[in-house]
Amino acid sequence: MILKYFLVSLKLKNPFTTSFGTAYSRNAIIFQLEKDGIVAYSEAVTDTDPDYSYENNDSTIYMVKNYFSKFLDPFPTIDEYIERSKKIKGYNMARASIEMLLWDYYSKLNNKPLYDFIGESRGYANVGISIGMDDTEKMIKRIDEALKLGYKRIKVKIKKGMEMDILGKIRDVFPEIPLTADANSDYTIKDIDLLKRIDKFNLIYIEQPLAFDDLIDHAKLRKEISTPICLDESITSPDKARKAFEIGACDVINIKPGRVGGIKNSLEIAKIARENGGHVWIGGMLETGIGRAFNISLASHSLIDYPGDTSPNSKYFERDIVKKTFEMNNGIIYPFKDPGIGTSIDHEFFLSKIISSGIIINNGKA
Ligand code: OSB
Ligand code: MG
Repeated sequence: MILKYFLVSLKLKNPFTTSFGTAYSRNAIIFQLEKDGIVAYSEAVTDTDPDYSYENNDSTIYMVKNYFSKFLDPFPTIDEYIERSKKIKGYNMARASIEMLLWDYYSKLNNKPLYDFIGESRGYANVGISIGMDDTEKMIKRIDEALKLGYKRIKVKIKKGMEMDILGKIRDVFPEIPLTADANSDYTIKDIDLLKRIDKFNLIYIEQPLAFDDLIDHAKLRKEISTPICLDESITSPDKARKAFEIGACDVINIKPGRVGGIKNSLEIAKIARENGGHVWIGGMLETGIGRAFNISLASHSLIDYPGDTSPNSKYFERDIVKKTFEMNNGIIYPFKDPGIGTSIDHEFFLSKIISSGIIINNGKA
């Protein structure tokens, strides 16, 4: 078994601005496992800075090298890995990198595409788009293009003080489109009067208005506004999802397998949401074609009832590191039908994008 990581840097087609900053590139860690003639991949959702959560690329490499990779010996089933890794608290993005590697490995071992190995697939993913902040005129132009491409819902990033201008101008031009807004935790409960003013824009939901780890204030806010609340950052486990519904902190959850520790927890969260009358969709972290393939397979699960942030590769990059890229038609993407994630690294281009790499495990036999 050989486990390697590669840190690659890809320039984004368009800078992506959220309330916590602007990303010009995606610096992604790709993990590669070779075992018994199978080559499996995964991608960590962390980037250089710990600004979305406390994890970043350095902590992911550290935690995988020193902790999560140790749970691969003796070689585990997916459930055994999850059980062993419970010993480590937090670091879900590092944890998920190995869990997802195992999903790709075992679906390839069983000669099944990942969506089929996961099961209960509707066969395709419903796709929405996440649009970063910019001049409102530029945002409106990008929304117009996205609608023409067939995206099923438009999400725009907002921040405190910009929300009325951004959402007001968008609604002037597009009064009826399925619209949501993501604040990436830029507000506090003291901003309740400001947040009430958002109700008039008729959003499907507002995503993560309050602190990244909060449930209680979201529950208070939810009682005061008519816009449904979607949680992203705050939901880091099935248990958090259960608590969120129990205290009425949200109506919707943006599931990112990286944030919640992997695919198994993602499915568990989708089930909890369904049992509580909530809704779920699969989010994104500007992944390359590797992470995206996981997200699209998962987004095709029948419990995932809202369109997600799973744009085709071309939204993010001029050229992606994978051989096969996704195409969207009428807001729908079909997962690949080859075993596992169904796509692999485009080696020559991939090599040209590597910043650093390392061997984590090498026990002699691939
Ligand atoms: O909050 O959903 C978010 C990107 C980076 C970090 C956080 C978020 C996002 C996105 C982009 O909204 C989703 C995507 O298109 O991958
Ligand atoms: Mg979000």
